[in-house]
Amino acid sequence: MKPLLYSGTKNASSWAMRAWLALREAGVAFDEEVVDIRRPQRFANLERIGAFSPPAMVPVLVDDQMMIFDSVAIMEYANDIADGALLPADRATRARARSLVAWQHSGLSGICTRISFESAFYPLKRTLTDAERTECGRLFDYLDQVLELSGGPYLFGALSLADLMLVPTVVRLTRHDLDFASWSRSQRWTAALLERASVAEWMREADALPHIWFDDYLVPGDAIRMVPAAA
Ligand SMILES: N[C@@H](CCC(=O)N[C@@H](CS)C(=O)NCC(=O)O)C(=O)O
Repeated sequence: MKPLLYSGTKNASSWAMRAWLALREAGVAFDEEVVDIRRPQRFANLERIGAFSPPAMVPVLVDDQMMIFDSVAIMEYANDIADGALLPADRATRARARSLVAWQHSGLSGICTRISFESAFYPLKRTLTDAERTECGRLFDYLDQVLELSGGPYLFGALSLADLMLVPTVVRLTRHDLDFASWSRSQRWTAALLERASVAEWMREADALPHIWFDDYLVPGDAIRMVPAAA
């Protein structure tokens, strides 16, 4: 029997996207059950997940009676199935890749707090605030250095869990009006990621869904200029 991934609504569930991408890129054939995490049905649906997975969140992978919860655990499992192909072979480089995975998992300095994944799919976008641009600088100054060292096209040369972990952040930022002028390596990297068949497949499905609006996307006092969504 194929593993079953309990995934989430595709224009909302950035954590499920990461696990889904890792399984796809590891070449794992899996079935998918999309759990509707939109309000109000999310509460009942996640309670159902909680009946067999203690965090009561998605993603969860069930493989051969074994249940694995949390996106990073599923990504590491996918990497194991692929005999380690999704992490650098060199121990020090692997540790650096895992640092980026951990940085994203522990919040990535708040970049994502008010730029929800859902907002990446809105037809109109607000501009990023100065504070958000400063945070982007912290990320992309570092990623440009990483890419310079590896020579690209991905962060550590070949595609790794570090790249996949950052895909939802890349989606959020490229779909707002982030100016990549100072980060040419990162700009090429984001383009390479977004062109991957796995990412394009998820995004195609996500783009076809009804928008999930959040009232706090626009906050009084922000310097707001609506910019058209990317085509
Ligand atoms: N650390 C978890 C976070 C998962 C997570 O927050 N999933 C969201 C959907 S993208 C969810 O199920 N949230 C349910 C809740 O917050 O109650 C992971 O990486 O899998």
